[in-house]
This record gives sequence, C-alpha cells and structure tokens, in this order.
Amino acid sequence: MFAIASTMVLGVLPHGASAQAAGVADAAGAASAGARPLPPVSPTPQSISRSGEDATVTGRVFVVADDRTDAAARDRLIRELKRHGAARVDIVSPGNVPPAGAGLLTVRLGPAERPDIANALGDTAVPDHAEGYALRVSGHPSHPQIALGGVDATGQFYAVQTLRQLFQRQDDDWTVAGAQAGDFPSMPLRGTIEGFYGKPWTHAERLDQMDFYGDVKANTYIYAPKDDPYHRDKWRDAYPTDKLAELGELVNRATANHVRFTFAVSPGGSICYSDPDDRKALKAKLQALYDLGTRSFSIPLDDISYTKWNCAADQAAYGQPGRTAAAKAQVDLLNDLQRNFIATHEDARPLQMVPTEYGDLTDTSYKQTMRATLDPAVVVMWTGTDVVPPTITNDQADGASKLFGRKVFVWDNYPVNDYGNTSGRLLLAPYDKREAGLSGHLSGIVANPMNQPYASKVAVFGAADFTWNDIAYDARTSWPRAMAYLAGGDPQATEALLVFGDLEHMAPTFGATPWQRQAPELARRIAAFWADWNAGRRTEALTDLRAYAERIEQAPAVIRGGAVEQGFTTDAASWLDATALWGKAMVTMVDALGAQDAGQAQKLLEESKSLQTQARAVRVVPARNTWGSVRPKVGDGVLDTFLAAASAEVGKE
Ligand code: GDL
Repeated sequence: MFAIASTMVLGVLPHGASAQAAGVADAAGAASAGARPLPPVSPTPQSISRSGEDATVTGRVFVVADDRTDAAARDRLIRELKRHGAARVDIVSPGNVPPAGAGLLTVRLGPAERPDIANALGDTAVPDHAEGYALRVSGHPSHPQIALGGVDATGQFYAVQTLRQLFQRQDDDWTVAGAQAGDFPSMPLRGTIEGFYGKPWTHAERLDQMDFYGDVKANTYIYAPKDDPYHRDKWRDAYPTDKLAELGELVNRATANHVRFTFAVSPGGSICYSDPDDRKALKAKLQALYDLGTRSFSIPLDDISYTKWNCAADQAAYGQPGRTAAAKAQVDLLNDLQRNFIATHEDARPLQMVPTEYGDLTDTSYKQTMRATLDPAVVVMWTGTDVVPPTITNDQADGASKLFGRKVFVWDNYPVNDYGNTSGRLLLAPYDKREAGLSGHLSGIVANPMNQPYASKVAVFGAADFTWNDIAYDARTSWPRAMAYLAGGDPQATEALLVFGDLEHMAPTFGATPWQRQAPELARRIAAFWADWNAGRRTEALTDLRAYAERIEQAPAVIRGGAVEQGFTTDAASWLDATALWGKAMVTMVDALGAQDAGQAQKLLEESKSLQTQARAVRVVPARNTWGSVRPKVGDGVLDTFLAAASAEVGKE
C-alpha cells in the first residue's frame, strides 16, 4: 500500500536534495520524452502538461533577467541551476542574449508580459490571477530554453519553485522535464498560524519554516504564539531589543520566500477598549513591526471572556457587558485600527481578526453586530465547527461567511497538539476531510501547527497543497509526497516515514470521537492476519505480519539514517524510541505465535512483554507541550490490542 513509485518521489525534493542523491532510478531512454510522465509537482498545478522534449542543463547557462525580475526568484533560480549541473550561470539582459546557435540553456525569468518571455511562452496561457505564472520548457537541442513568466513578483518565485521540481538526472546529465504550466493559487491566503499554547517555536525553527513555506507556495505566516508574553499578557510592552532584532530577521526571511509575516497582538485579556492610551499602545506595538517591514497585522480576540469588562469606562461607552456590547467594543477598536493605522500605512494589507465566537455556526447578537458594523475590509477568522473540526464542508464555510458578512479565513486547528485529547501524540496523518470547492467560500486557510515544527510539516505540506488547488487535492497522493519532501526524496526513508506516520495517524477532536483513525494500515494488516490465522493459513499469516512488524521496528533507524530532515528526528525522538521497542515487541510476539515448542513460545512471550514494559517507560522529552512529559503514544488501540490478543493466543496453545 505504501509502495512509492520512484517517479513520485522525484518531484518534491526540498532545496538541496537531488534526484541522484535520492537514488532514484534513471528513467532516461526508456521511452520517448513525449510518452514519459512528468515528475509530480506539489502543490498540484492548475494546469501542467508535456510541451515536448526535455531540456538539457548545459555546463554554462544564461539567465535572462532585468530590473523587473524578482530578486528572490532570480537567486533561487541560480542556486537550483548550480545544484543541477550548471557550473556557470551568467545573468544577461533581454537585449543581450547570445545567438541561439550557441546551444546553451537559456532561462528567461521576469514578468510574463516581457516581450522575450511572452514570445518563449508561445501558446502557453498566462493565468489572470494574483501569484500566478506560466512556464514553458523547450528542449530543442540547438536552442534549449525555459520561460518563467510571473503575473507578479510572487508568481515569478513560484515559477522557479515549480522548475525546481522538474530537474531529472539522465545518465551523466541533468535535464529539465519538457513541461508547460499555467498555474495560480485557488485561495489567496495559505500557510500557518503559530497560535498554539505551550513552548513557542525557537527563532531558528521559525527561520526554517519560512524556507519551507516558500517551497510549498504558502504565502502567510501569522505570528500568534499564545505563550509569548508580549503577544498576550504584556501586549502593551514593547519587545526587548534582542527579541525585536529576531523578529526583524524573521520578517526578512519571510519576505525572501514571498511569505507575509503577519504580526498578531492579543490585547483582549486586559484591554480597555475605549481608552485612548490603550489604543495608542496597541498602535505603537504594530508600528514597531511595521518599521521592521511587516505589512500584515492581526488582532486575535479568541479565548477571552466577553461577559465582563476590563475597565469601568467600557461599561459607560458600550453598556452592560454581554455579546452585543462586546462586539460593539471590538468593532470600535478594529475599525479604528483599520482606518487609522492600516489605511494610513503604505502597503499595509487589510487587518485580520479572530472573533471571540470563532468556532460555531450559531447566529447571535455578537455576530449580527460584527457583520453589520465591522469595516468590510477587515478579514475575519473562523476555526470551523467545534474548534477542532472533524470536517469542513462548503455549506459550513458558506454559512460562516454569511454570518460574518465576508468570506472567512479559516484558522484550521490541525495538526495542533496543545489540548487534552492530544496528550502524548504527534499528529502525522494527512491533511484531510476539507471539502473540494472550499476555495469558492473562503479567503484562505492557515494551519495551526504542533509545538514540534518539523513534524508539523507533514500536515502543513498537505494544507499548502489543498489551498493551492483544492479541486485536485487528494490526501492519499499528497501524504507520500509530504513524506518524500521530509526524506529528501529517499525512497526507503519515505517508506519508513509512512509506516511511522500510520502509527501517529490518530487525530482527536475536543470530543470523544477522533476525526482521523489511529493506525489504519496496521489495523488492516492485523485484521487480515487474524482472518488468515483463524482460517488455518498460519504460515502466510505469520510471514506477512512479521515482515510489517520488522518494518515498524526498523523505521526509527531508517528515519534516523541521514536522509530525513534532522529537525524531524529531533521532534519525533521519543516517539521513534518507543516505536523501535513496540516494533520489536511485535516481532517477538509474532515469533511466539509461530514457535513450535511451548517452552520456546513462553520464552518469546516473556521477552515481548519485557519489551512492552520498556516501551511504556519511554517519556516525551523535552516537554514542549502543555501536557508535559507523558508517554508517547504509538499505534495505541491497535498495536497494543494486537499484542494483548496475541498473548492470550500464545497462552492457549
Ligand atoms: C483554540 C485556540 C488555539 C488553540 C486551539 C487548540 C483558536 C482560535 N484558539 O481554541 O489557540 O491552539 O484551540 O487547543 O483556535
């Protein structure tokens, strides 16, 4: 079920990884270029097809750029060309391109309407969408060329991100698959909100995330860590100099990846809405980040009480506390910020906010007041129903958008693991159960990740894929691509991540019913095992399950073998430790079931039980989550249930 076709792995290598390093089989010569499938590209482009022959990357490459070429896109293009066979890259202006006969690869990067790019794009259509691009590879041996035309600067950057996934190793050469694409995002806002409780991400982890978002064409990162004191409790206080310097660096790294660093302040716990000094303090806080280059701002008003005021003046200004009065006070503040801060600051994007009623579809006087009086420019977030939604449908999104009088922006509480039901869990299941068509009802989706940033990439990769092209999204194909990305394209490591991800597949809700099942693949194999076992096909049953149990046991070592991002192995360390022990306990238990001799069976049974005791003794360290240092859960309810049933079966023999 988890077999990864080599071609599948190719398209998603992160920067720095190459198909050759990934040990991927060379498909060259197997068929003509026209018949060869293109490598997969993630997020799935709106339109991509073969344009003709692949283009060879020559030792010297010309990049045709001018002052309208996006600098980040150009730098990334040069880096990728040098990683894939170009020893020398010369930048030339459109008027200065060497004659075609030189036979050297020429890459034209800039606005799609630049005449030389428009000409090289030929009949490849340029989409009429923000952040869109058109790309065309022409593999003519005497005149190999690539056109990368952006609708805007971000589109240029995304054209390069697609090109990055088209490099293929063929014999001694690097080639670029002969593709043409017309592509754009389905949703305007895509990315993450660091909005969880517990230990915030470190500066280094955030920098790494910005590069990751660039790779997956996500354009939004909202900075809203609940446990940054300056974000909530100490919202009036300026950031200390060293923290401000870090934020400045983060803003720059975000910008270099075409990610909008969105600065959020949550004053709701203590603000006096009608107090001019509090308004001034809030604007000063935003101004400090504007000065660092931030152009997107958010005021989350989630997880606060709206049934009491923080000052007597608000009672005088807005009346008795309650839903209507709370909405009036919030709207007063937000409209002030939108009109007197955002609108007066060059290039600032519309203000974003999180309402206090963020996770339901009930019409109330709070929502009525919001939709009637909140400035239409302000973007309103919504989490889906039940805060951690088991699903998000078009009808629900449409309903929420009507309630707030604008297309809502989804704060998606997956894969966040800061609430009770996630205790001991990494959430590694695919991004799933968000209905195709949501792009018609939402302004975007940001995922609220786990305290573990690298492990969060599995779900965020899927969310980026979904928000880019929700109609084409398929969780079953996106999930292995996410794992391949983390594994640098290495097929064995990708397989191991999928086995491990199955054991960390359970996605809880706030209620009793999870919205994604635990270990579906293992459960399927165990069910097949018992069916065979009970039907007397014991040798086959034991052979098949033992092989999978060995894969579980070995997955941690393979994942730690070098190909997978180091940060992932650190994030998942305790879960990997426990998995190796649970896997070994399972292998030993299967051996006990198969032992011919009763004494030997008993000995193996005891050995398995001892391994289970060791597995149960593992603790999550370091404790980054609100649930502290607990036992890492691994395939719980499936693996342990099998061990108990098998143990009883051994006892019977
Ligand atoms: C919430 C909080 C969020 C938290 C999440 C999961 C919103 C708007 N706020 O209610 O900070 O991480 O639940 O516990 O979702």
